[in-house]
Amino acid sequence: MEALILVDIQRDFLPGGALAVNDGDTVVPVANTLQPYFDLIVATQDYHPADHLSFAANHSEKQPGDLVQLKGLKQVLWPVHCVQGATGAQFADNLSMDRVAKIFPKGTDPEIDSYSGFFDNGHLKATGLGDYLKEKGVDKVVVMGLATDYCVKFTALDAKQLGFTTVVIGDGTRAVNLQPDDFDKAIAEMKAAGIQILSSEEFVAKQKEKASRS
Ligand code: VGL
Ligand code: ZN
Repeated sequence: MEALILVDIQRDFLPGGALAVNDGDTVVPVANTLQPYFDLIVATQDYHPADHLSFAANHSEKQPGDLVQLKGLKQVLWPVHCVQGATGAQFADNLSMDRVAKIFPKGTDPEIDSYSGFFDNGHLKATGLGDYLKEKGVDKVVVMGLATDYCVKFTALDAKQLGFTTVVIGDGTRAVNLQPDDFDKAIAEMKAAGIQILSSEEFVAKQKEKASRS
């Protein structure tokens, strides 16, 4: 059984949002196009309390992009984003949500960030996504959303490490690109971990080919 994981397709990561990803809105139609090919769809939601320590504003004399240590881990500081209950934390307006079976909030502990949809950055606590997928009999996951170089990458790496066959839809993601080559680096890192990168077009063609053979 295959599941689609939609990573953090939220207003604050779209153009005009607090942590806008360039062309972040282009992943929304890709997400909507892929949904009919799945029996199980889940979404992760970056969902921080206002006092979250990944926000530069919660440290004195720090700017977004600066580095600090949180629980012994290197942490990039971000603008205030995806605050619980705020509009920026909402899913993209045009994203189809009616077939999303379950939403997994993450980054809810003020003291540690959570890029992956499965675990916080210290792998201290699970969100429940891994157990949920295993209970549903999922053996393969297709991952897409925002952002390639953070939450998509770490979600895909954890999925692979948990034993799921893992595919990332290249054009279904966009990167923050604090450095201009961060997208390419993230793709290379995922490939090196045994994750397959497919375009949405290639994915759809494969599904159609499968359907015609069965
Ligand atoms: C993300 C930075 C901070 C992401 C979330 O969804 O990739 N990036 N919080
Ligand atoms: Zn965040």
